[in-house]
Amino acid sequence: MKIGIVCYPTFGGSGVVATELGKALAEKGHQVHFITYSQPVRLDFFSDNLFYHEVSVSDYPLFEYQPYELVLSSKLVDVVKYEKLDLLHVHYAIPHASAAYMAKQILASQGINIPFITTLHGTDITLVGKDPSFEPVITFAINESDAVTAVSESLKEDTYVNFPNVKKDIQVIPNFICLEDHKSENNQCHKKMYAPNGERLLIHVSNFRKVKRVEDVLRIFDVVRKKMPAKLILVGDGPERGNIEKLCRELNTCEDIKSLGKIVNPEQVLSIADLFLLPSETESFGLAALEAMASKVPVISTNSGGLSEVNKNGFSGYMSNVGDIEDMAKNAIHILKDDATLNQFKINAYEQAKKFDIAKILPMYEKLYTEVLAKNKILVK
Ligand code: GMT
Repeated sequence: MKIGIVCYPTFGGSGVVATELGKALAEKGHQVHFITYSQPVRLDFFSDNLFYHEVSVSDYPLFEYQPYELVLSSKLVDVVKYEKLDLLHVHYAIPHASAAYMAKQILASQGINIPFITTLHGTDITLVGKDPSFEPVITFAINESDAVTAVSESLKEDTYVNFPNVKKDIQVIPNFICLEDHKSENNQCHKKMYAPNGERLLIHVSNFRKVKRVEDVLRIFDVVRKKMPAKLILVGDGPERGNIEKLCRELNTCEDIKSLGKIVNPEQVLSIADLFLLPSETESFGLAALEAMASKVPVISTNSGGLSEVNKNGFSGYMSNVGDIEDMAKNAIHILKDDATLNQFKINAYEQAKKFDIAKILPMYEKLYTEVLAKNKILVK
């Protein structure tokens, strides 16, 4: 199949999922074309059948806001037509689904039928999407998609609740992990750099947006370090970084915290960690938690959104109500209190991650593509 993938090229989970999906499809022999405004950060792998088409937005002084959606639609028309794509798969509804709809209509006027699949990722529905000014366009684009998927049951439900006029059947295809990529061994030399005296190593990875509640990470860590020697690694960057630096000074924890900034492939640093903290306000799925579990790191998370479909309470980690720092700290201390308990949770975390192995999830997307093409009577050569 010749598949066009539209996504955000940044560090966010939706871009990571879209890129890893494209890479895996290319490895299986499909021809994959990424169409976005810069090279996706995880697109670090090249093959004959992987292509990247840049959408460049002109900087005309009249435009206070650049019309990205229009140039994306035009680019889609061009790539579909000249690369003879069979289908488009757009990740994140805003503005990718409506841009794909526009491209589909333009191509239809030229006698070309291009089906498009929309994958909903989370904040397009739960945060940004709830803004009433987006509602009519998102509802329309979802209803007009040839197929729609959501990354968790919870996100599927949220979509029907937040967008009551969505009538489309939404299929859940969970996010996935390539276990092969998480084979880095727990390197004791690396671990010593961050925990020189055998301290427990806690980690948080996110884009430091308000929804991640990174302040809770620091408060949980503060309770844990009063009970046992511990260090915290922060990976990622974003709008909350300044507040976090301020809070670590207030709590007097800065010397036990290392901020590593943005890391393209966090597997190496995850492999030396003992516990992952994800106290988010909401997560449609929590890909960062799954990546941690694939690296044998148990997870302390909230129970909001789709997290309970990923983290298994009392097995791969624990879940608490949003903001219940005391409970999250208590659970963290329980997991970290002795090596035997920690090792059991590490084994369990990996077992849980296996449920989301790419080998199980990729065929679900391929089946969906085949069904959509068959419905559109498109024969793939
Ligand atoms: O988590 C973010 O803020 C980034 C966001 C994105 O769209 O890139 O992540 C969302 O999609 C990920 C991949 O499907 C999910 O694992 C995240 O849970 C989801 N984030 C939220 O729902 C807050």
